[in-house]
Amino acid sequence: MFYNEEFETLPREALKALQLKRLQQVLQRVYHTVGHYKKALDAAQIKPGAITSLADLPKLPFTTRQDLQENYPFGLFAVPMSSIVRLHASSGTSGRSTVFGYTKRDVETWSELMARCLVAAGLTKNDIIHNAFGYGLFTSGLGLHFGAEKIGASVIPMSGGNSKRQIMILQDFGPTAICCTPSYALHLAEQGKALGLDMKTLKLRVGIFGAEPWSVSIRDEIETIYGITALDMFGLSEVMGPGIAMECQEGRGGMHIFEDHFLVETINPQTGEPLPEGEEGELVFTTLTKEAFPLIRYRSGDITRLITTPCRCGRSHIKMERVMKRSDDMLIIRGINIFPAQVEAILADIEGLEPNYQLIADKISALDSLELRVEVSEKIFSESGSVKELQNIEKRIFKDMKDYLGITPRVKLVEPNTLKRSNGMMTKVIDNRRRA
Ligand code: DLL
Repeated sequence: MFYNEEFETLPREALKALQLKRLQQVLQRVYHTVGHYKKALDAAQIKPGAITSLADLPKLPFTTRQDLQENYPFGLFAVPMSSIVRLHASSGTSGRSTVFGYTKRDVETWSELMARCLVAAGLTKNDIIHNAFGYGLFTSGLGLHFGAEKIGASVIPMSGGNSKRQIMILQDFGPTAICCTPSYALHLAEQGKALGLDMKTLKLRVGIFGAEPWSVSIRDEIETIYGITALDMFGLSEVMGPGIAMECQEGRGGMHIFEDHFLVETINPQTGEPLPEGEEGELVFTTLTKEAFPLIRYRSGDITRLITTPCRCGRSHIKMERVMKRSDDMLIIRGINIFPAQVEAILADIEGLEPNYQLIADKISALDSLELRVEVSEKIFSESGSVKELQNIEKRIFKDMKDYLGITPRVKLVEPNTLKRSNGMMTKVIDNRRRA
């Protein structure tokens, strides 16, 4: 089943021709409307008109997260604010968060791509979709919501949290599909079990999961507990949000990337050199149709492989394997992305702390948990180190982490020079979670 059969099955020659035409258009547009791209292309001595084939793509400079942050909040927008109808943002303090803008047409495109994902999962207007992806500034909840409405399904805008209420709605409303992070699906199943509910007795038949790495064995576990088909969906907010790639039911083991809207490459994360299709590397995306916030050769940080063998489902679009690794130090905690640099910025604003800290990620039953250990200055510790004062600092760190990053870590202050170093270097992130 297709949502847009013509484009989803476009023969590859025609698809490549469409990609080139759209690439040339977007390059002209960004060169003339976004200062950053004019500067970057001029510095690389490339005029937009010099791109005459897709093979020329590696001549274009990359766009990085740093470029996004340097242009915070709206510097990379290619249209005036009067044409923007929606703003989303990643977590982070001012200048360390990234902001994503959408025109009316962008929202329309995004909804169509999400609709394609839902149809690929076998959903129709007769389905009731329990959407437990987070609504709000994050792209996941609303992104999926618009796609669900587009196919005419009945969508329950649950958002995350309130597990008992989620279980109640799952029982009472009888949704046929559930969408959330895979770890939240396992957490809900644990809650259900505690309440004496066998998840297999629910009406659910399909689950669409994503926003964090999950292995085939976790998929098997979810399928067994719920008695559903569990499918993988990939996306990133910079490029659009959820709905960039979707696993189809027929050819499981890879997600189709909607290539009529995104051009994808894999590169060696160390050297930036393009890799032959099929080799493991970092995914780089160019948006072909986005109006408000086009991105040229954006380095996603996600490491995986592209699959070029034709799929049984009939979609002509290339597939990507599961994403299990990153090229950078980004952590995903309960679907929220955080970078150590963001934590550093929060700590730097609080007096009496040393810049030495450690983030320790663990799983407590199905859910991610995070501990933040921070060294306190000698002065605070020895001179005025009353327990109360230390507790106040802990509370302030907790609150800032919650307010700016949406994360609620256990915060522990420790004495100077007590955090583990290896070869004199702090290990800033210790990830004890099992993804297998
Ligand atoms: O996570 C968008 C999304 C929402 C995708 C719901 C799928 C479902 P961000 O918050 O910007 O956007 O996080 C993007 O999450 O670069 C990957 O590292 C990771 N990620 C997203 N989907 C998957 C997946 C949304 N299916 C970052 N498997 C990406 C593994 C994923 N990692």
